[in-house]
Amino acid sequence: MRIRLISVPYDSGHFRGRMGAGPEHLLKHGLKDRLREAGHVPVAASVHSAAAFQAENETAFELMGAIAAEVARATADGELPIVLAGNCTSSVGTVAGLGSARVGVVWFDSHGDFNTPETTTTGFLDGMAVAILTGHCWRQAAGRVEGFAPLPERCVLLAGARDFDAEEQARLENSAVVRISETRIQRQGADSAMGTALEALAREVDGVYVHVDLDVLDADMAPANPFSTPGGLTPEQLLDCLETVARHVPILAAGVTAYDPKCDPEGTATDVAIKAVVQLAACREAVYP
Ligand SMILES: [Mn+2]
Repeated sequence: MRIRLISVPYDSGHFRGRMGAGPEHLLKHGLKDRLREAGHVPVAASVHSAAAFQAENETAFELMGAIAAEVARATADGELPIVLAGNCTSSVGTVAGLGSARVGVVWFDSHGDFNTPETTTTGFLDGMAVAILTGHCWRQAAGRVEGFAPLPERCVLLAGARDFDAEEQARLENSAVVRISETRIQRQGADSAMGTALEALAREVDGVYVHVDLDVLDADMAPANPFSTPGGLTPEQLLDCLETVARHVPILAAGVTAYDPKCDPEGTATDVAIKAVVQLAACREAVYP
């Protein structure tokens, strides 16, 4: 099938800085060839800031608007949009581009990304991405992203998260966001760990956006970024999880984010990221040709 690879080469407003180098690195290291070998037609697109001055928050919201437009175009053209982005906040644009209504989210990340400006200890906007998606903060700015409406908490499934700020954890526990720990996935396997939650999600939504922050992986096996923590999913477990998601609910779009090539001198995370994109394309085609 046709896969629109939408590059967003920014991290915190910095063009090609840190994790902003990830999208082009994946494209340069064979992503398109691997998709072609698997029988797909990759179509490359990229999203840029048009502002004269870039600033973390302002640029992030500007990029969300541009991502939304690109995702909407891909969907209208019958392509599967896969967003390669430095930051997890790209997710808000992707969900907006899908139209937000009856869209669920399956979020793989070592972090909860459920902070608000009042609970974050660092101020990093990426740590608020799931909170923005569910309407907990930045409501005015997110509301200006064409097509965006906050998602119900119960339509967000957070998998593999193991690193939370104290107040963030309390907020998550008081929310209806569905959590599946990496230890549960490791003990039970992807299907029995995630199956019931995915069945429930499939009853609520028409399809999902699958978000893969590469730091969901065990940093000892595939170091993705400076925020990686040990003890996460193995590459095989992540690929199994993606296949499990696809068997339960249609994948409407995906994102692969937060990859800083400098943290990955041996290229193991590059390899997993490319396999993840190929897996997402294969799953989508197998279930919804
Ligand atoms: Mn994240």
